[in-house]
Amino acid sequence: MNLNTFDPEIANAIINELNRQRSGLEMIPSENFVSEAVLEALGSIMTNKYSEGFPGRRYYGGNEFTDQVETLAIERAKTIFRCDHANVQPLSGSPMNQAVYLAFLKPGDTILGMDLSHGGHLTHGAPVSHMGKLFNFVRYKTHPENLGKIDFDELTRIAKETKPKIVLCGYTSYPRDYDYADFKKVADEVGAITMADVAHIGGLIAGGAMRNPFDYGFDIVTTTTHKTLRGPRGGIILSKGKPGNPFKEPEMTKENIPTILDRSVFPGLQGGPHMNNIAAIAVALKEAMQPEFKVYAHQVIANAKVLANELIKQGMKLVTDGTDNHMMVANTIASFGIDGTSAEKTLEHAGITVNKQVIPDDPLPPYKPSGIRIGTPALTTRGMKEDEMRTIAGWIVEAIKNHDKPEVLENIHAQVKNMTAKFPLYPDL
Ligand code: DSN
Repeated sequence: MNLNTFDPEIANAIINELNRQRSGLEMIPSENFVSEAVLEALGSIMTNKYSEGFPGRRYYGGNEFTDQVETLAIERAKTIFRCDHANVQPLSGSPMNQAVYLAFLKPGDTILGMDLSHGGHLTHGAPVSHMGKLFNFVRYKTHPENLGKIDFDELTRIAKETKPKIVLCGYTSYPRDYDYADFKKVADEVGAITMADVAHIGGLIAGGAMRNPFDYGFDIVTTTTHKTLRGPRGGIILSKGKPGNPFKEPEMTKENIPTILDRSVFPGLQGGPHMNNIAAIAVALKEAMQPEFKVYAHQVIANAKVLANELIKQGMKLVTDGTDNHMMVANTIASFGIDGTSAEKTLEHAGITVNKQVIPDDPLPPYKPSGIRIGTPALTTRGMKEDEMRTIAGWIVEAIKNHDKPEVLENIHAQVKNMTAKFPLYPDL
């Protein structure tokens, strides 16, 4: 019995969500549209199989074909990110980062990561997270007046003082690129492991549009698979070095990092990997190896730069005054006196989806912060380019300035529908 017949409530919700995605402008920087090939693998019978262990070393029988799938995903990830080892089993970004911390740290050990309001992620030690309670996160910040660059003198001072076991760079709301060599230098001075969480920019690195931390000697790189990388939800842990036998506890040495990581994911943190998801990740990685993906990755950034410049021209203040990647953080309070929560709601009314966002050292609380975060990956996947970005920047500012005028918002929404109709999404669904 098909879904529509058996469970029309769910079927209708899915259709409504499809129509929402088709007719609106999706500008949350962490969202994207997977291909129909990825959807097909994700909805496949691979979901039926238990595969605890790793290719060739499973705890269950019947894994001939899941081994093929996982091996392909691993090999493609290694090729794309130019490293020796990939674990494609983390169920998403949080368990991915947790598996790294739990692999190398004891409770109370120190991690040096980015301040959350300056761009760091919840899994980089938010006090409300279990990791934030278990480990001692210390933080570095950005320079607002220096294009958001990190103050490495300050970072070195903190590192020497606190002796972190891991130096972590990575972000969820930082619109610039990192100087990985500087992080590596600091980590080497204090004998720390270098970890880059490139969840947001994994696809931009894969497409050759942003720096790859492995080119600067990093030990470990983590990335989610569903943001700029444009796959299904999931996480990948990448490292240098060849893995040994995952069933034997290795010594805590840098050479053993791949084996320690594998054991931390399974059996340390997770049980059976989701093989339908890994199949879909493998498909997305194959897509990321095609020449068109490079074009997409560079266009994501070109679109973001045009959007940022247009927003600035029209009076929007952006954190760090622009962007080097796929996102920007707009200070809507300083620009137009409207908080991020109201701006998010206003834009939704106009058919534009963004998310509220804290700005560095935000005086307002996270549920009603000073700004919004805006990104270009999903619109770029739909085929939009610089001209559309200029028009959209105008709509964003017009909507926010007229947040109390429903007729203006309705009018923008109608224009959004006209524009999105020209960039068909999932025409065969
Ligand atoms: N929720 C993701 C984001 O929007 O950046 C990070 O996990």
